[in-house]
Amino acid sequence: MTPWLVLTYFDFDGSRGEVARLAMHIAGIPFEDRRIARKDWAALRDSTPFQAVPTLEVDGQVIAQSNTINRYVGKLAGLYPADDWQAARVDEIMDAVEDITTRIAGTFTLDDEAKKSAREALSAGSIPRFLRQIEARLQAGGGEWFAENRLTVADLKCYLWIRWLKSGALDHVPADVVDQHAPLLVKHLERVASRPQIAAYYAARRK
Ligand SMILES: N[C@@H](CCC(=O)N[C@@H](CS)C(=O)NCC(=O)O)C(=O)O
Repeated sequence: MTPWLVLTYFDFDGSRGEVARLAMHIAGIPFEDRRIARKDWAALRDSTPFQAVPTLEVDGQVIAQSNTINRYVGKLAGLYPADDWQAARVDEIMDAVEDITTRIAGTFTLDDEAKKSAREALSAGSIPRFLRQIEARLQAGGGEWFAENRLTVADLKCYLWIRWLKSGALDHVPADVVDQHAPLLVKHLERVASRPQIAAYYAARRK
């Protein structure tokens, strides 16, 4: 029997909490989508295990760490490989995206000048490197999906990262950085976004 699930994350459609939300929507797994407003975060922070979200409540017990949650939900949703090697390929992508996300997130609290130079350095160094390496793994997996020639939570995690980079929301990170360094990841984004359940989910969110 599917456990009772409560996913707690900020009230926006992206980043660390969104993979699990998407995976549960794709699989039709019922869950409570507990979206918290930024203004309420300070009061909630210490009630979470590591002073961060997402968290997932599973029949009343809480786990944290986005990729742990992604693996757990991925297994429930049939979006995580049973084979150990294929699972390792999925984990590698999710952890790499997590790494680079943490580096980018570290620039958010900098003052304007420091932010500009940190983001320009990332745009010339780590971001292209991670893009190229992740693209190479997509190619190694057959070019369409990262593992098992099918959608997994690794594809969802990468899709959300690429969507963020291409959105232009990050000042001093060129919105065409993905097109320049990893065009296959742009195609991959389009492939994931056009999955009927994902397209329908975001169409409903926009209403
Ligand atoms: N390693 C953690 C990082 C979690 C994290 O930093 N979450 C951010 C939101 S994406 C957060 O809670 N920020 C609020 C804060 O740090 O006060 C994970 O992967 O879940």
